[in-house]
Amino acid sequence: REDVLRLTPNPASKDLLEYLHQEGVETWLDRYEAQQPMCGYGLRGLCCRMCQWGPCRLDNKRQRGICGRDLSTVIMANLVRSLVAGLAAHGRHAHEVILTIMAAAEGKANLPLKGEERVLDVANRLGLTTDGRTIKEIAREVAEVLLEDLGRLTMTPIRILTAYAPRERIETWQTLGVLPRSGAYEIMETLHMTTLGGTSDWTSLTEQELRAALAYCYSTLFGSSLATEMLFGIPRPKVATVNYGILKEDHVNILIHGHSPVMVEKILEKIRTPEIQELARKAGAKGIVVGGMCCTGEELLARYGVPTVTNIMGQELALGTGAVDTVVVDMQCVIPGMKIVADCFGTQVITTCNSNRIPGAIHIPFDPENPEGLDEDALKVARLAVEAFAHRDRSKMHIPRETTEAMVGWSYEAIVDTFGGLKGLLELLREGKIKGIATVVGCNTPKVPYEFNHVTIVRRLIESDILVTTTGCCSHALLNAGLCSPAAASQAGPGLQEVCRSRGIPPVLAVGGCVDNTRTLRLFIDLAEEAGVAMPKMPFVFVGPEPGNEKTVGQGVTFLAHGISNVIGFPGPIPVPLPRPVAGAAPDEYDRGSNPVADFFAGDGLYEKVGARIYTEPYPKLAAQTIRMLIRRQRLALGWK
Ligand code: NFS
Repeated sequence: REDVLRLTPNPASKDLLEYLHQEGVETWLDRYEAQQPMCGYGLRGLCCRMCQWGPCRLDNKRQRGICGRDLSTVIMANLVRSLVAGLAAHGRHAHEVILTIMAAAEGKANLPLKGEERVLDVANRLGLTTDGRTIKEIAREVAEVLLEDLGRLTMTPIRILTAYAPRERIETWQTLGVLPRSGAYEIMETLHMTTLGGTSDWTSLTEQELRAALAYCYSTLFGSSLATEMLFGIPRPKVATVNYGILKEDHVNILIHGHSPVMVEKILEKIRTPEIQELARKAGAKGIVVGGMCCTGEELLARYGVPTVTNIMGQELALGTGAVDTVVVDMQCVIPGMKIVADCFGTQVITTCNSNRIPGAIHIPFDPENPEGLDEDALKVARLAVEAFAHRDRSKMHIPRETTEAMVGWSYEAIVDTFGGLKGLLELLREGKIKGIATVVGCNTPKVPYEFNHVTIVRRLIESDILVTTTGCCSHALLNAGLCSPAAASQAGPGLQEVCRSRGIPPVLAVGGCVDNTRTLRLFIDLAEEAGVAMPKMPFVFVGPEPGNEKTVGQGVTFLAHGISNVIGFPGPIPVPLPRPVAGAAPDEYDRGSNPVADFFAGDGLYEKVGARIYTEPYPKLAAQTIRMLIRRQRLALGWK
């Protein structure tokens, strides 16, 4: 607790954590403390629960489970299962957006296809006919391809993979035998391989890990990100205000939270109508504030500059302001603790996705296969949200003042245009004004002081002229810390500073929600191609300082498969031995030397296959040093100064 309160970079988070503690309102911090000490087997991925003979806990004395499964197989089975759980989550996200495109194309939903440019671009890449066809017809066919990529059961390569992945990588994956069929198939195959009496060869699970990660990348991440751009358009740079201080005492405050931006687009549209604005005034409010959390928040921030408040571990804090009238949630990363805080402050919770139900919440679901009532339902949500203003308990309000400026909306196109094309950005990399690009992403974890690692690492990276792209919960930390504002250029090293100042851009580019890691990946792919160099040779790094969700596993492995090394802050389910003991783990828990799986990921095994490995460094200053070292090494090998 002391560490969290001392090191958390956002004064608003610190303030609210202290306030809620004093008020006796329970948060993740209290529950994290109550969980100590944590089970060392679980922490290291050494607990096997894949049948009813166990659970078996493996260690140096008991190196096999009851069925005979060995330590490495257990570790790998846990790891690949968590990867496909994340794949399932992004898969459902993609599924919802793709089906919405179909509904829009068929005229069933009152949704325009705002991203005409993206529809045509994807169609051309897929080699579909566009001449003489309406945009709706083309969009419908693209959606069919995306849907097929999500659920194909036969060995036809994922079409989006063939369309977007670099040749050199496709050949590598083909040689390794890790080309996937589809998201759904690889989930099935992973569960199949790891059930009782399945594979006992852990190396075959490392192959499945890569295969599932490629399905994760090209069927679910690309599926969600491209489909959302087709529906709602490609974001462009814009200035926005973020942080807890955007909430206003005398306004209706509505928070939107989750991952799928479909229904919330409609809700936003309704909130902006004169009818709802008038309703707010009648209820005694001066206006309506909409604030975003997690990835749905990122989507609206990138497209419309709707302010964001916070990330997964800030959701309880945001409701703890007592100033939120309604929180509208769709899918994923909506923690049950959020509803506990909502109940303490009388905040109304509205759920909009049948996959994410919360007891006691009002449920107004969006179903893309029955989208007819979308307008009516969105209006209902908007009305309820505004009406809740009258019932707010004003004695309990505690809104931190902090607001932060940011420049957001960094889609792939926006980045490329800003640098005068890929050539322009590559030139800056070559001449060393920008030393490299690190994509710093991912969740929060209570295992490190909240947001401290994200912010500390990124500050050091920009100081060293490393351009940063960011998504998801990490980006909320960086946005609130002011690092996504053009003014943050003053904190960058001389090269990056000049680059940012001359273009009026920040040194940290918030590219969107987690599925939009594809935007950075596309940038990496295309820059490598422009340079005529294989991806593993480029000065790029993937950084996950505070991994938390099962969804983050696939992000890391996606970049590994593309030859981009990972620097992660905490081993999560990968039992990579840490260089030294970490707070929260007993000193001997991670320094027990090597095991074959850790050697594979952190040593030469994976490196020989894909040209990248995992570095684990929980101390942020040292993590930044590791990243600098990796980039320096790549540059030297390329002969770039
Ligand atoms: Ni990403 Fe978005 Fe956050 Fe982690 Fe959850 S919000 S998809 S999973 S917790 S970064």
